[in-house]
Amino acid sequence: MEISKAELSAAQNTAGPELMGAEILVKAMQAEGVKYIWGYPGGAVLYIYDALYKQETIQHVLVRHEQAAVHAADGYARATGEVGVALVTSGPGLTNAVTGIATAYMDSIPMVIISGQVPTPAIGLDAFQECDTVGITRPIVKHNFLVKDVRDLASTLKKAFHIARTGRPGPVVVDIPKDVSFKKIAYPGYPQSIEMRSYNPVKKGHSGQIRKALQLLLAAKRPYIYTGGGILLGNATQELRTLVDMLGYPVTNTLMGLGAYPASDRKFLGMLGMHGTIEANNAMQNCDVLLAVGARFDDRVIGNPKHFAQNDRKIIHVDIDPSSISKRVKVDIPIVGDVKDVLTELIAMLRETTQRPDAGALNAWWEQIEGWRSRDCLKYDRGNTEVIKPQYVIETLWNMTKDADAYITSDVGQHQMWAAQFYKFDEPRRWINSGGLGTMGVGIPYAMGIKLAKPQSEVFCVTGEGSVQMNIQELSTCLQYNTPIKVLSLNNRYLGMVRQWQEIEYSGRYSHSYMDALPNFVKLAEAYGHVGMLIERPQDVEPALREARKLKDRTVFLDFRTDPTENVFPMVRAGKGITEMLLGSEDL
Ligand SMILES: Cc1cc2nc3c(=O)[nH]c(=O)nc-3n(C[C@H](O)[C@H](O)[C@H](O)COP(=O)(O)OP(=O)(O)OC[C@H]3O[C@@H](n4cnc5c(N)ncnc54)[C@H](O)[C@@H]3O)c2cc1C
Ligand SMILES: Cc1ncc(C[n+]2csc(CCOP(=O)(O)OP(=O)(O)O)c2C)c(N)n1
Ligand SMILES: [Mg+2]
Repeated sequence: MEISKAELSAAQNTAGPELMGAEILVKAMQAEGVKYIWGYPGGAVLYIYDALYKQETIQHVLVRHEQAAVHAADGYARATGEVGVALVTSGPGLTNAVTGIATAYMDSIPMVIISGQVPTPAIGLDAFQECDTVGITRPIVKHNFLVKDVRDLASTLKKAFHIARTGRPGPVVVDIPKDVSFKKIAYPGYPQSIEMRSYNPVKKGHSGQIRKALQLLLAAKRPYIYTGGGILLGNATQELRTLVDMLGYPVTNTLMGLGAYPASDRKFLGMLGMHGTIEANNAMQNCDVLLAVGARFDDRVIGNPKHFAQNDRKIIHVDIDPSSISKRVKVDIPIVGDVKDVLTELIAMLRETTQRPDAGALNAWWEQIEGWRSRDCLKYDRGNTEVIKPQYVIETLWNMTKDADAYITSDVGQHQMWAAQFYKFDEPRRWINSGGLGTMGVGIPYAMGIKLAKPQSEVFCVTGEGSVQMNIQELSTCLQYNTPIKVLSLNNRYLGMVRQWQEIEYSGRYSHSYMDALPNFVKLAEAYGHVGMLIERPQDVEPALREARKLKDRTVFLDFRTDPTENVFPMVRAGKGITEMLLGSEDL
């Protein structure tokens, strides 16, 4: 439904220092320190676009598909810790954004998504481009709002940003009907603070519980520290390093936590879980005291819960979200609180006490771990001169960039796992990928979102020829906004992760996992105004990467033709325990 001329002029003729809803929205975002918005216009958001046109502090990036707008803002949020903001129109704009919102929700990423809605009198009338945004997004947001009155707009936005970034972060959708964006009111200013009776996330952990946890940790014979995305979300890497240094205990990260603890340190056992290392998974199964911090015992981490429960261990679980605790695995000492606060208090208590870990037991535990580690479960055919091994591409990238200011984004599939296994992340927020939803198509949008905010950094997108085609249109956005990224496509001509499962679980019946009729990616990259490179021989991997890096101001698409039959190992098969790992094709 269109807004009538009479309504429009009534709104516009109002005298005094009044602002339209769209202008209030812009002021709110400015007050929140928003620098970038990724979005796509349409009828329901044209007043908002008009208000954006009249200001200079917020840069809007016009993507080519709304899904990518949300992913780009999400990538920006993951790399910077700021709230990522996306703007979409009603109906198809919002439905296109759904995958992006769900992706951010599953990984607890702070975001505000502004969507246009049909004018309030038209809601429920099957109006043009109407959809029930609040209903559609309810299960995939931390919270959502439909703003029915322009007078509520500023306070709603204040709440939205507050909810998105506090407690367990997450995406918040604010649905703004078109009449709300054009109506004018006397603007009282942006609220300084906000009170929400029903929303008060706990920050400080219970000191008694923390003390109990410390006692248990110090009495442990086979201690283990299992950390996840919560360490990064809570900016607690320094505290984690201090604690691990003081205790000397082994530590592992989930896929989402990589970089929370330096991967090149000996105390790090690598990622755990379905594609984790032997040492990380065996330590998980055999420890007697587990300190879980900012990790949520995902099914890809614990494997079959019955197998996990076979070994007795005491579990301490620190998480800001009480609903994460004892969700899948029953824990002994729950501590609800912010990781940074809780670890700080734990470290302070540790400094106060003279009690120290049992050195003899710890040595014996480390010996056992080194035995597992010596099996070198990530070994692969490094010397192959015939075909490019995908692991080799990642190892080469890591060797070349380990001292550089680099961000690595990934898509979803085998290439994602090889990136996680072979790139040794030493710093937080450098590894940007979709873990919980596992969304193919995030790689390029994540990279361009980060590059915009970090123009001096190198941004690499590790992808597969399947995933990359899900948002390849964003190469056009990269050109328009001068966000030169390097796309490393590990092109195995297969939906490799699917092919791997079909090989292992479905007796080699490769049902629809072969990527036929692939485009010429070099020409495609060139058509988008970028540089394309085809790399077919192992000896060309390093020179190609070197050349691509030299082209600092260009987006380069590197099409690596990799071994089509390579599989990701170790692998825990469906239904198996985390120590029942396949280490190579010979185990099949
Ligand atoms: C193809 C594929 C394969 C995968 N294989 C593996 C694998 O082998 N191993 C693996 O680990 N994962 C794997 N995953 C990822 C997996 O699906 C999960 O996304 C991941 O294990 C979850 O990581 P996390 O436990 O760190 O949780 P996150 O989703 O990062 O959750 C963070 C937790 O921290 C809490 N938190 C947030 N902020 C704070 C704070 N400030 N203070 C305290 N707590 C906080 C949250 O409440 C939440 O419970 C795979 C994904 C894909 C797509
Ligand atoms: C949007 C979406 N659809 C389907 C899947 C299921 N899936 C997971 S990995 C994968 C194959 C990915 O292929 P490719 O990008 O070529 O990566 P590879 O595994 O070959 O490295 C598929 C189809 C998914 N994760 N996301
Ligand atoms: Mg592939």
